Amino acid sequence: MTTFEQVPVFQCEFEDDRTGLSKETIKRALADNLFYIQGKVPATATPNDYYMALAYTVRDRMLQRWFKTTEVYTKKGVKVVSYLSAEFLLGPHLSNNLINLGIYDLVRQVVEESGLDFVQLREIEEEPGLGNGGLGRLAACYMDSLSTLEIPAIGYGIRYEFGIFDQEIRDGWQVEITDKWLHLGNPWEIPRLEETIEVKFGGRTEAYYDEKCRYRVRWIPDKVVKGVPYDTPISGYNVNTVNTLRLWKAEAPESFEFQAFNVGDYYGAVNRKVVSENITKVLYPNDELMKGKELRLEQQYFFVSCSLQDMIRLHLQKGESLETFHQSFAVQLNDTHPSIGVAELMRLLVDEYEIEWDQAWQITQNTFGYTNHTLLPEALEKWTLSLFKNLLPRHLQIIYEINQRFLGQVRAKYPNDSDRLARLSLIDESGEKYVRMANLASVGSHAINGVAALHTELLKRDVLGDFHELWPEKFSNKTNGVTPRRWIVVSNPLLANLITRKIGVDWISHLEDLKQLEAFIEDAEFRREWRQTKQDIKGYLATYIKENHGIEVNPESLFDVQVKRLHEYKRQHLNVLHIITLYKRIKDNPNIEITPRTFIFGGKAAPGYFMAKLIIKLINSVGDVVNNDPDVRDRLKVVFLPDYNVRFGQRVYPAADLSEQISTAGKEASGTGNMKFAMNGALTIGTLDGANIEIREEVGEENFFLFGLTTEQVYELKSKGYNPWDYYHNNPQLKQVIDLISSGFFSHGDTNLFRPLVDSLLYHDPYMLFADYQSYIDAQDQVNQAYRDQEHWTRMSILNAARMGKFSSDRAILEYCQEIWNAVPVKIELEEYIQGRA
Ligand code: C3B
Repeated sequence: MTTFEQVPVFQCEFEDDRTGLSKETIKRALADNLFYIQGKVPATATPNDYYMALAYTVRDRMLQRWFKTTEVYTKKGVKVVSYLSAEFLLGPHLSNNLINLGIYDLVRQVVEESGLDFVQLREIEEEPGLGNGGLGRLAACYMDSLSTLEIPAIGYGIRYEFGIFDQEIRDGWQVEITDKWLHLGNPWEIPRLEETIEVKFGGRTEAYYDEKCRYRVRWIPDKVVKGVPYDTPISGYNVNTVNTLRLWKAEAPESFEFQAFNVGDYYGAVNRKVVSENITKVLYPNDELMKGKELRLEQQYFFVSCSLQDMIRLHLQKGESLETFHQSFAVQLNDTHPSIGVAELMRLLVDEYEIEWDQAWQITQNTFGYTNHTLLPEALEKWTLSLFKNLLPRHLQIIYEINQRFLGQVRAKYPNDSDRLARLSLIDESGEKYVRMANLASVGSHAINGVAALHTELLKRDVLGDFHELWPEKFSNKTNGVTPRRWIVVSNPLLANLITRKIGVDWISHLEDLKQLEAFIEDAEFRREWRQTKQDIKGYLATYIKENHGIEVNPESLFDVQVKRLHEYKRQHLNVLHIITLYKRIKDNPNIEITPRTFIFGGKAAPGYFMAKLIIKLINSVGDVVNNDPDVRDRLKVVFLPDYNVRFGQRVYPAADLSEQISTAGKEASGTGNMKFAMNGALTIGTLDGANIEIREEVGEENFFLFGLTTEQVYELKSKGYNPWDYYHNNPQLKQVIDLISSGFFSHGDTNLFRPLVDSLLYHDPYMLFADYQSYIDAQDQVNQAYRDQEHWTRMSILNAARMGKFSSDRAILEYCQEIWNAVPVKIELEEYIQGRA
């Protein structure tokens, strides 16, 4: 970050027509940016050029605030939250920044008065898909709340050249296309080349005695890579704070190339450059699956080392000594992906800054907090010792040292308990030896949290049970939240306006205020407006689906939506079993009265996850049959919308009547889509899993469609010996549905296509679809009944939205600030001549 200590060479007052907010000024700025930045005149400008000019015009209006914010953070005594995350799934910037700056309508008008199509320009933006799903999107919501709450914060991550792949559906199957989000340039980022940092890899270590005869270790790496920071401003809503998201790009240092050129190894030099730059090439597209790939550990270490070195530089610039590092920065580990930071901070403090081990350890523990996001065993990160040693030989030594000291404490507290010792150890020695990253994060942090009440309880009981016994005081729950700016104001302006007309505008930054809507529940006119709003939005989605995917859907039908990553535990295939059940009812009695429904799916599967991809194929195959069967008479429609991303989320959450949150109890850590739906007035059909439990508590059980086994019942049934076969044989309806899939009815007679899926259900059913099937169908039948009474449905819809205050990310961030980070708001004041402009 730029230092503000030096006296500026010249002071310059930014004149009004650079960043002012009069219509004329904005118009001029647009034309100027088109000409001077894009180098285009209207005769040659493409829509993208206009989009870029518009984006620069908006960015210019954030710069003063951004500089001011950064300047304040370099002052002594300001504690900065540093959010370390391998993923930030930001979504499009333009609308969000316009809303946060309070200039959306103004800029839209100006653009239109200039003869341009605002909506077209808005849609041109390539969204930065630098994340897989929930975890990455949560990081983005938290950045929004940190700025809105005026908390000094920096997000640190990776500037992937290729983010999450684009998904196409061909013949019903997912096909992955590389995401080229940077191909036309990114107007929102500013590279800070002068703040580049060096990161070492590989090689060996060497012990030596320093001039004071102290034992020391130095690391002699065999590779050095440069980390170049790219900064993106993160505006807060209705405040001056503009925080920074700093993403690192890997580059090869020139010095290495020179050496190689001199010995004539031209190819070797270029190849090393390519290999170095590969580190930040591509986002790993697995969510919740750990694959022990070396490049992934390189990515993690690369961004964590850059970030910690950056923080140390900032801290030292304040004139502080490293002993107080933890008072300058609260560093949050977003899952274990950045947990190598514990060993890296120790290395920096002990090896590079010569701080004694014990003191360094205190600083480290006081600095870090660790958020766990999943209980799935296949997601827990561990690295083989050999891989670790090759890439980070010094860190492995440090981890051994931490472990030895830690296990010493454990031994003292629990003598003769070798099983406990083996479970707590940072090294898994049960077979091939591994470093356990969750253990490293737990030992190296002063606070550990789960992301919903149930999840935290299960963490304390199972995955981190031994750590909880050892240090119960470290554990707390921080139920997730989502930002109402993006997920209501930006995505659902019609509903936002209706709410604001009724209760004023404060709810946007105080979501509990939505409670006031309950006072209007008896107002028939309000209910009518609410219903009409939902209807209008459903109409827009129907038009979009028709125009983009050629499928005609009935906007009057119940919109039943499941959008999220494809995963067996999320049970999209349970939803399909319901669709086939309804289809079967129609086939058996074509005149049966049923509530018309449109089933909307969206979500990406990890490219190597065969079963998830087969579920996508099943959804599309069932859709082909149902959508084209004349007996159905358009009462059921099934659409799988390709390439689900943040932008599409903004379109679909507002249009949903029913939100499908149907994971096996105990598997979904929290969920955040569940919150976005309910905030927009959808009712939930869901299990007692993750944050569903808390949503149901808030909205009232009478406004929530509950089904399925509880976590306890799932455990019990598993331990008794779960046999899906029994459910299949004892439930004729279920049997018919499964038999129909097996018969090849949805696969042009091919009985093999879906066999892996059907066999997995019949013989294993690890996520217990069969156990929950009947209860799910019964709950869906209640949904059908309820939807027929539109007045009652509307009341439930209003109550859902009105009672979602708890699930604002502002609430979540406040809890982190008070209970983990010890961070307080810092008001950013602007000079008078800027105030009221930009
Ligand atoms: C997700 C979990 O699956 C969700 O339940 C949770 O709401 C979010 O994180 C945010 O906490 N998750 C993810 O997207 N990727 C992982 N690797 C682990 C968890």
